[in-house]
Amino acid sequence: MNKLFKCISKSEIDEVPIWFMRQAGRYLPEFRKIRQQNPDFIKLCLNPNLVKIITLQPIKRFKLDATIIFSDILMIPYGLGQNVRFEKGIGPKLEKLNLENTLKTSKENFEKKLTPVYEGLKKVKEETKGTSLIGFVGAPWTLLVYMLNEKSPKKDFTPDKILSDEIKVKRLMDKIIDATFIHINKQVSAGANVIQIFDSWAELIPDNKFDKYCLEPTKKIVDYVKSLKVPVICFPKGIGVNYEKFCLTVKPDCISIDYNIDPNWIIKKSNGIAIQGGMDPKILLEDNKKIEYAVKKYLKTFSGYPYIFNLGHGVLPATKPEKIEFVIKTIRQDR
Ligand code: 1CP
Repeated sequence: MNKLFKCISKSEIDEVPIWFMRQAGRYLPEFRKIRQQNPDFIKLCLNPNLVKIITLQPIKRFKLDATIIFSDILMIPYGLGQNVRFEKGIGPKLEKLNLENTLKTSKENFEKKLTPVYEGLKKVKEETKGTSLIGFVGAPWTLLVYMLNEKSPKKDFTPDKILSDEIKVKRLMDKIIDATFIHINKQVSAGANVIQIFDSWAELIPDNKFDKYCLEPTKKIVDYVKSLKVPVICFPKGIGVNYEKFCLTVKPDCISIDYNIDPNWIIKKSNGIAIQGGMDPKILLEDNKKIEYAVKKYLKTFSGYPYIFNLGHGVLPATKPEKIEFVIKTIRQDR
């Protein structure tokens, strides 16, 4: 059963569906083993057999209600001809953008470069028929940041660094949006039945440009996903009180909240749409008592409301897999 769909459409809200952002990843020893043997991360994302194995690793271990395809938001820059590497301890490094070449990338070439991603999805679909299978993209702003900043904006980033040439930014943004449509369409054709949009760096947008770089481009993507009759979840991380405006104007089917959002506040401001996530991933590094307390707080606050259990960001690499197990047990016992 597509449990996320049932929750989002409010046809079944008694059972809280559970999944975790980064449920496949570095906290799992079986992932680290494969990763060690595959130093080129992009190549790993382009290996359909390994994509299938890694995607299903957390599903084999835990009773999760949704599968998210193992891939990366930076596959879109890669598909647009900007090479991406991941350096240990540093993170993603993108080569300098050749704007004219990127703008010239044809639909056929983009699809061809990313075909292994869709093949991986099809393989996963065979094993997860009828259940929730999440495809995903980065939001246009977050992709723009990586493509122009050439690395994570975690350190030494100011928006002026990338926004000074407005014409260039507009041309690139339009191309990113086109590529995102294609990438979503192909993921849905391959079997994804939910789409999540990650705007991981939305908090870096200057206030007076929030509509232009967050709301407007994201709304285009959301409307496109809706036109495919697939539910769409948005995660505009770190935007604080702007979550209210986001829900009212972008109108996703579900809003994923970060750990700085007060659960009671978002219920009043979400305009009736389903809510996902919220719990601080750092809590999973604490003892079980603290974890249980936090999990139950979220469940209680959202009881009677369409709510998907998840975290307020991805599972941290230092998390013990048993803690994920414990969270699931706590939620299932609570019912
Ligand atoms: O071993 C390693 O170094 C690889 C770590 C890793 C993994 C497991 C990266 C590099 N990406 C992924 C997989 C991934 N990325 C998934 C898999 C599905 C799942 O959730 O299980 C998803 C959904 C993503 C999405 C992604 N990639 C985001 C959005 C979510 C978020 O965390 O905010 C972002 C920002 C990226 C970029 C990226 N890729 C990898 C890293 C370490 C980063 C972040 C870099 C930074 O801090 O700027």
